[in-house]
Amino acid sequence: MVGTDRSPLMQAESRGHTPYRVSVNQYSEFRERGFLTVRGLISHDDVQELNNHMDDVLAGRESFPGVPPAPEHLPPNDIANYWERVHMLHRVSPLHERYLLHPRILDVLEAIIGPDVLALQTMLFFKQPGQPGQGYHQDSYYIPTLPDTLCGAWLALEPATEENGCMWMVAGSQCEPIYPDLDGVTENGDWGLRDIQPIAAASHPDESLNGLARVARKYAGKEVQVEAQPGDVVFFNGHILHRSHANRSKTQSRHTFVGHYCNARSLVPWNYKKNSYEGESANYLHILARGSTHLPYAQPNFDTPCAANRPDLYGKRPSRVQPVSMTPTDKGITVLAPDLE
Ligand SMILES: O=C(O)CCC(=O)C(=O)O
Repeated sequence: MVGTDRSPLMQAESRGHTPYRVSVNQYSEFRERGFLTVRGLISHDDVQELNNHMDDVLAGRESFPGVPPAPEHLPPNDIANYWERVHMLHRVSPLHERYLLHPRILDVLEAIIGPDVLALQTMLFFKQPGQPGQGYHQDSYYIPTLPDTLCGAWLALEPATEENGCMWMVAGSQCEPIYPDLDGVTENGDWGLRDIQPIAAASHPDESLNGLARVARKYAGKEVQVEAQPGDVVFFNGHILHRSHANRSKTQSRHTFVGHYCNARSLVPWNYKKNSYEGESANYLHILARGSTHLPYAQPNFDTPCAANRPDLYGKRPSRVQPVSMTPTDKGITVLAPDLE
């Protein structure tokens, strides 16, 4: 079958955006290295919209719904440094919901972890000059999905460089299990493996304390500095070891918008902080972005079009997908033996 005549592309064109189609090389790069940078995925205008929003927050012209603003008595420089990052604003802000469900980000996710995509989390990083990074960690430790299909989408809103604290990815480490943490906070991680050694202090920027540094050393020479320009999106597997260093620039912030997603047919025993453990499935709290699912899901709060509210546009599956037998027989049991030929 020729790939280009599949109906999902025509569906995408009717969605009102220029669809992004992942190539075979990009697909295998994501599998092989554990991350994929898609350059210029998001338009300049969209990036500008998010940057204006962040500027307005930093200048005190706008505040996040439900989040107390920076205290007014602070000097301007302290207000600019007041915010490091804010999570889950898509639940209270139409703008954040729109970027969580950005069609071109979902186009990529549909290809690499889909076709059914559940949107779980948003994070807005200010990372002003001097603000800290985050040491080696694996996102699936924090956001378990069963089976594990977690994927982050990290959108650069400003140039991200070595100096201002870009992401670093340990290419190939997506093959590692999830290392349980000795902090005793959760039982997360692949405890079932015979010889797994729990680690201490994931996310700690000090390598001498962060137990995942030992795992990263297995991949010596494979850690990649992921510099990015505004509009680039880095997609990364939930198992990959990654980190970012502090912003050492004196003047250049590193604004980023990050979404986390999984295949909508995974169970998600996760919600953010309050009532964080919902039992086996908190899927009903997360938005069905693409495709369909047999599991519960949430509607978007602000009507952003997605599979949950527009199954006609975003929930369709390729109509010609069907199982194909490897042997030309209609019998349930197949015996392959030379003498029976
Ligand atoms: O942007 C950063 O500095 C860190 C982001 C990160 O590690 C993540 O989203 O998992």
